[in-house]
Amino acid sequence: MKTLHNAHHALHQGREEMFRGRMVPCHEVPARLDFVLTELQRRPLGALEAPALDDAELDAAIARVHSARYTAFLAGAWDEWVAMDPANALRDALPSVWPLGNRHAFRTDVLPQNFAARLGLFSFDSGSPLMAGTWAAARGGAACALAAVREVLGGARSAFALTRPPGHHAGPDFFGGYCFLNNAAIAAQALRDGGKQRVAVLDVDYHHGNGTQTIFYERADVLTVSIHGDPATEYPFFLGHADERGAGAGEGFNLNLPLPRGTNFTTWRAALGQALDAMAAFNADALVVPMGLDTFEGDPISGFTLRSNDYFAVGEALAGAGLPTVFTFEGGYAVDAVGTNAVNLLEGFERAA
Ligand code: SP5
Ligand code: ZN
Repeated sequence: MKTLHNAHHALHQGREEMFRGRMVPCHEVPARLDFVLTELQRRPLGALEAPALDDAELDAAIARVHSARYTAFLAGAWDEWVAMDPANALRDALPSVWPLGNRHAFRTDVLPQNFAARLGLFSFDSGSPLMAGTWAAARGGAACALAAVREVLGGARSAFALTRPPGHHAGPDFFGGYCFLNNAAIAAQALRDGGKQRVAVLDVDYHHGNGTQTIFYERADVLTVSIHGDPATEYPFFLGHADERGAGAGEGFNLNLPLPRGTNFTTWRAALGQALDAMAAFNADALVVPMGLDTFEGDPISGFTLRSNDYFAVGEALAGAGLPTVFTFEGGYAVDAVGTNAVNLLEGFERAA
């Protein structure tokens, strides 16, 4: 399996995130990706490549998933942040005011001139700092996702998009959960546009893939499945319940499998079985796996108890679906174990594929 590597990822390097009224060091750090690279060099799965960046093609693929006003916001965000106050050049941008758009109380149709207001309009948390290199890094990740799709459309059984920042919390016009562009959704849409008829997204990150769910919620051509910590107690809290089944034409094409904090691998594996059954019933012809490793027992911000060896079995089970598969790199904050866990999963897949 080829790995598409995002050479720009380290340009995104947040300092602190807001957590319960105080600033704490960022969990989503460049070293996460470096540990995966190091492990891939130790246990190679295939070629490691930086995607050839065709700006127009990449912009078109991003535009299939994200709104024009959102990507324009992201592209100019850093300059506008610094224009608000030259001293801002020394601090990351974080939102602190939100329009509660889905309650129809605040206006979200009028684009505010005030940049702090726009930061809030296009986000849902204050844990996802934006800085000078965020846009370049996020685009680099999306380029990896797109190049991984090209691999698979060209006949490869699988490809790994080593994306950073992660993507699965980012929606059509919002960032949050450390995510800015939804790499997995961009991959799923590119697979559709490349001729695949029914694409499944199976999200194994600890946190519900709210961005991906929202992007495809009213569509029957992309099945979204997520196994995650119960949003009653776990981030992102406001989406990810079992009764969210899709809407309109998409009714029945979203499956959430929330599990309580503390869930072990036996129970988690049974949920994966349910997810794979739903995928088989859907008759998918391609698979995207937003691969979070924050289900690991040592993860500092999550609550499942998977062990490093369990990831081999996860990969094997995913390979059992027999589908062309694109992996994107999502969460996983036990930094010194994330490389081992990621490569275990991918190696398990390769062995069984
Ligand atoms: C991609 C992904 O996994 N995003 C997860 C975003 C979770 N953000 C909220 C995390 C709360 C952090 N808790 C800090 C604990 C400090 N001791
Ligand atoms: Zn996560």
